[in-house]
Amino acid sequence: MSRLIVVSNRVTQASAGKATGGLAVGVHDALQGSGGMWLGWNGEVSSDDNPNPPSASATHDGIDYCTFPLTHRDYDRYYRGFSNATLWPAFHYRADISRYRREDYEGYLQVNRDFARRLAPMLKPDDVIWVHDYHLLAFGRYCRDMGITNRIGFFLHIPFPAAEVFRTVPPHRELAQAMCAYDLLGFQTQADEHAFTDYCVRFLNASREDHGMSVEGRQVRTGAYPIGIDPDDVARMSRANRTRQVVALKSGLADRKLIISVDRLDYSKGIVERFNAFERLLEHGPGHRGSVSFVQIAPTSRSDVLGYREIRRDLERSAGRINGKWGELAWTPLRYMNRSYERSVLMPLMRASQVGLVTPLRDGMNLVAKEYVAAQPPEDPGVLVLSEFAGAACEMKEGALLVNPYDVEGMALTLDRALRMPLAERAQRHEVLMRRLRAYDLAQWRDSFLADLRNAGQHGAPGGRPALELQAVGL
Ligand code: GDG
Repeated sequence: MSRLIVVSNRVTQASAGKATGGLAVGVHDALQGSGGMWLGWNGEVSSDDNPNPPSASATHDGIDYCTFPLTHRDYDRYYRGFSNATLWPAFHYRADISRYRREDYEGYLQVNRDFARRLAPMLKPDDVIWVHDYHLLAFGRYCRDMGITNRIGFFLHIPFPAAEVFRTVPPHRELAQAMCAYDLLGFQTQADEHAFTDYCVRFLNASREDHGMSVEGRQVRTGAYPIGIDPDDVARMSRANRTRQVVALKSGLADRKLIISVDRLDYSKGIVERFNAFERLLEHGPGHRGSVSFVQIAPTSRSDVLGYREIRRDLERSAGRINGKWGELAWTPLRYMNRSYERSVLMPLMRASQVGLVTPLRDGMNLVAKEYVAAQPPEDPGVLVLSEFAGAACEMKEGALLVNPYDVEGMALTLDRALRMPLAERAQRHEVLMRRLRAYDLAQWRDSFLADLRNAGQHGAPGGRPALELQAVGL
């Protein structure tokens, strides 16, 4: 079998047995099976004095890791700037806080080209390349410009926005053209896939074909590949390790019910709106006062990026206000934990909770929704309350209670319903959800993407115009 090369912004070294979530475990087996390589940033930031810090290679568990630091300048423009202050908010429908700076975009393109430059000399002719996420939209284009003809697939972990929102990113056309250098473009949902192809039809003159599009004389395959989890692994972890923290929490709760939310601290996750909904539940449902507690776990992320300090401050205020108003000496309504926990603590916590409250304003998929369901005891499962704007809602609408996260009143009513739901209905919903989680698990996501990539028809031929307009910014 041909070798698999994974390229992503960050490289996480994980072994299948270790307690690491998501992508790392998802691609680990495939990399190991093909004697593969993973290329990307090592998480360190180096001085600008050396603009080309060397890559370091290491082999663990049969996987070659090729990693390198980013210079301060690259970190600022590529990572903090265009990736996280322009693309992330715009792709999550927050055009209002998306900030565009030309020098950030230039830095973004330069780092994308640098990733391709580092990979090129290590490639073998039949290697298959799998690129991840919004940091690397233009990477494939640079590979083609360097004469790389291998199959290259790209998976977008976050939403692809509607054309009218994507157009608010000033270099939208160049970015979409660059994306079309990939042989396969994978999205979380069909809605994301359609948003991208709609844009290409309208603005790049693409024509639709059976499994994708034809753009500028080139076939580009597109598809929806909803990322999954390993439900058995989550279930095992949720049952084991009754850690000190979980035991303490449960004894503090006495007979109270528990609502749990787990998110990276991010404005896209709808945490403030969710706090408001919990407060509304207490206001309008006196029966819940003193008998239900809400635990929000939200480890800080991207604290040096625009918009993230503000959300942290808003949450602290909001949690303080709610506890100040409704708390009693023997009952803290809302516990807001602005820190991370081991997965071996998180999964049993999810299992101990009667409601999983997952209400992002926009989310590519949302793995927490899936983990919450897999962590439930089948004989007495909790209820998933899920935002209709999470990619996961497409797959989970039958078993979960869907809410609109902009409707605070509606969320409070749904919380009330979830807390009162009889066992028979909970068990039936849980069964439906588990069937889906098993059929579309992490291995299925990875294998279906890679099978389609290996079969993607035409590959390698660089598109019509060389280097597109990326050269317009002087790179
Ligand atoms: C992006 C997309 C898409 C959370 N807190 C802790 C912790 N977590 C784990 C969760 C879950 C993961 O982090 C978060 O995944 P999500 O999917 O919920 O969200 P993003 O980080 O925004 O991920 C998203 C995903 O990519 C995959 O394609 O679903 O839409 O935005 O696994 O459990 N893990 C630990 N401690 C914590 O405190 N150990």
